[in-house]
Amino acid sequence: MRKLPPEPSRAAAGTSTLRRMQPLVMGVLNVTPDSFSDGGRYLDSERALERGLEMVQEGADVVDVGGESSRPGAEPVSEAEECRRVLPVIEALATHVRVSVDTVKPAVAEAAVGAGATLVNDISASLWPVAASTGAGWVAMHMQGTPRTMQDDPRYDDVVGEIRSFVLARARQAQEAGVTEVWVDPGIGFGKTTDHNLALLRHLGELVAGGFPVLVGTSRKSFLGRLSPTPVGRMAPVEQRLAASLSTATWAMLAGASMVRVHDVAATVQAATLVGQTELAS
Ligand code: HH2
Repeated sequence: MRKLPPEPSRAAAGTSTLRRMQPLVMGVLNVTPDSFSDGGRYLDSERALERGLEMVQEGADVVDVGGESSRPGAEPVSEAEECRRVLPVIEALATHVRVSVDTVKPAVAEAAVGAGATLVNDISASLWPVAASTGAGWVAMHMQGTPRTMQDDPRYDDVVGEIRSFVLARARQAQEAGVTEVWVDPGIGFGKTTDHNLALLRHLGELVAGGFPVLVGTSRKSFLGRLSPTPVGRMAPVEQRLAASLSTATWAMLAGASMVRVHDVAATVQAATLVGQTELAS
């Protein structure tokens, strides 16, 4: 596998006031055949590493490596297959940038930390014991249901309040178990209608006020396709969702999100830099 000299990430280099105030950018790297946006593109470890290193060059603070798609209707993969997909990529990338592993399986999370990942990105919000025992950071994301069924008929009485209570309770539980770095994420698109997603973005400040750093992932998600139709009135395809992805990432950062999870790293780093500058000006 090709090796490049280590590049300091903005997070690692970040001691200036500007860098401390600037939201972080997490680049998405799916080593899967079926992810909704980049599925099949980086299934080969060599290509995945190339894309990971490209994201480092583009300024990603964290690269999030996943080996199982969580798109609506996705089929689960075995532990062994998920490890086979992600471990070589994590190992090769971890000397260049902070790596997170996007998994819901305790054994995969543990193996990924062994390979160099330092953050467990957990869409099931249940893996804090792994983070506690390995010393890794942990992201608690909210999801209603499972990827296979989550978009069937999602319902809430109070979407913002319920999700806030859920993730904050999990975050406190993790802290009590000894996890020192805990993130919360409202789980945009995971068992949510377009209106639910918009309400969560509109009221993101309420989650930020909970006191844990907030991660938000809107990048290229289908509600953005529905909300930004093409000139002929069709839902914008995945590759035409940059403007909507960037606007919602910027919205989230201005509302206090400390990190955004994105496919389009270079453009989002520019937006994050701009947000950092406006924070300094105020
Ligand atoms: N979204 C996806 C996957 N993991 N993790 C967090 N913390 N927050 C998110 O919003 C989030 C996530 C879905 O996006 P993607 O990885 O691009 O697609 P797929 O699940 O099809 O692999």
